[in-house]
Amino acid sequence: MMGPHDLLLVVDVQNDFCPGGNLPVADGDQVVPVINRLLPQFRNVVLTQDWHPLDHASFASMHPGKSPYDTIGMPYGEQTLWPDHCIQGSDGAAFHPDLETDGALAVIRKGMNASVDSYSAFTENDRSTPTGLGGLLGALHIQRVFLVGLAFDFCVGWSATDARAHGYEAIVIEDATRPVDLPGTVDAAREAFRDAGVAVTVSREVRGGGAVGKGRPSG
Ligand code: VGL
Ligand code: ZN
Repeated sequence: MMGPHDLLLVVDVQNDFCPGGNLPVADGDQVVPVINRLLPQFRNVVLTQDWHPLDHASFASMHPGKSPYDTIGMPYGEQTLWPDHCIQGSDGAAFHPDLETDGALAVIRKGMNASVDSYSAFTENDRSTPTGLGGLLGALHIQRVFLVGLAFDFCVGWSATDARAHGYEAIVIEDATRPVDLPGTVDAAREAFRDAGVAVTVSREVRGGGAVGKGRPSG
């Protein structure tokens, strides 16, 4: 069992990121049983939900001549364009039906501003607009954030490095994530984790109740 200052952040385990969805991540649905086995270890669980309006600026369909996975310059910097996905209220935006959501203490929705994307669960891609998660974690006296879900190289990765920027220990449970895996994005995420001090572990270590991340005994 994790302690009162530990949080499991379950990022974007939604139908559109699973096989058959609009922005499918290879084997995205396979994170669900792994996450369901981790949930009982945590008294603090927060879910995030990518929750876009129909006319979201991250959709390639909003930019004539552009295709999904192209990039475009936004006022806040470079933005990857995506297939239309996670439209508010759609089946694609719903959590995977097998994900156990009942014990979560909050659901943070993000990407609701039509002109700004939000990969991180803490701060939108303009790097200034907060989602509210930081305030919630502060009020809960969280010190350590474990991250799972979709996708490793986008929303999980940005949330993990932002958790460090907010002063938390951050630990990605890698077998409970899957990447979108565009050219270079997985390596970039791993490099960002090294630079920011994000630890990476596997679910077996967490469920075993052993120490993880910094301070883990060797040998
Ligand atoms: C995500 C791309 C676009 C994610 C969300 O959850 O990783 N990726 N929107
Ligand atoms: Zn999105």
